Amino acid sequence: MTLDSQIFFDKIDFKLRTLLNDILGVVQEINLELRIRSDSFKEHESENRFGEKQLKIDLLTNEMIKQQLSRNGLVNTILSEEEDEIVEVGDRSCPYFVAYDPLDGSSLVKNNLPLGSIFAIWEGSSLIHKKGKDLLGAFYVIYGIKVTVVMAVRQLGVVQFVLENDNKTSFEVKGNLSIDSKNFSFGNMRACHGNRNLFRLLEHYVNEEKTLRYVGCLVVDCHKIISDQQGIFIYVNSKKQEPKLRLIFECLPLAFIIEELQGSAVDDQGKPILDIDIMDYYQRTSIILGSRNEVKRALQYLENEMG
Ligand code: FDP
Repeated sequence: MTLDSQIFFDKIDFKLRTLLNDILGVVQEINLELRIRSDSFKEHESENRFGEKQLKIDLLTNEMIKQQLSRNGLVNTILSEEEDEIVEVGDRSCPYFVAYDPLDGSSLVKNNLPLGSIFAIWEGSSLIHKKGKDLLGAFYVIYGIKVTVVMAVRQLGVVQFVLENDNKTSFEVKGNLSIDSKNFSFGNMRACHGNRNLFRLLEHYVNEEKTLRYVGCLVVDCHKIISDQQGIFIYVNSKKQEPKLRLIFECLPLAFIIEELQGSAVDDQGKPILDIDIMDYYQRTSIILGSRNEVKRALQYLENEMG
């Protein structure tokens, strides 16, 4: 590690640091799998509990992370997007609960586009009635030309680094998000059909001559915002649709990182994602996140104050 990321890591509590390093170890192995095992990109004959077809690589990466977290004596429970239930991997004396999406955007793997993993670390052995504000830390990994990690730890802020092949990391400084943005990332645009206010928001971006930047992989679209230090991501449903994105695996960790960078992350009613009460492990939500003023403006359109 270079000095800056070493300083960040040195400030983290020893047990949490050990856990984070352990997960980064398995991330290196996942990266190798993605680069060398093209047979694992094929579909498996199964669906996850959200009704999404699973690829072999979804199951493989899930298993790799689960095995690693079962061995280290630090984790009592895991919750994965690719598991049907929570899995107790250690006894109650182990301090942490880890929720993860092993491979976000795996449907893009066949197109050779970047994708990522998302991790959230909690204290205790249940998340029911907890909120994002209780998160200890969260991070995501982008498997792109380089393997990039963006990590937020409560009270320590956010660090971004590139994982090199030899397990070393090189550090890149990242500042806070600016309050306005010139780019917008508009997921589920089809919802404009049944949501007039959402359509007006889209028109607003066109009239403002903003630039659309959208990959279709949540973690990659959010990373674009974080690395450009500006932008807004929207994934809102129409009145006929249920929300798609998952609160625990996807929205909470990304909201935690964005808020640490002075950005904002809310649902379509304006409720901060970090204030949503966890009632169910597989809860879903709409999300609007990114540059603070831009999020505020989007909400004004959705509440029909600007329509
Ligand atoms: P995908 O279904 O391709 O795995 O939650 C998963 C996710 O991708 C996100 O990464 C992405 O932002 C979103 O769903 C894309 O949803 P749409 O298919 O509705 O565009």
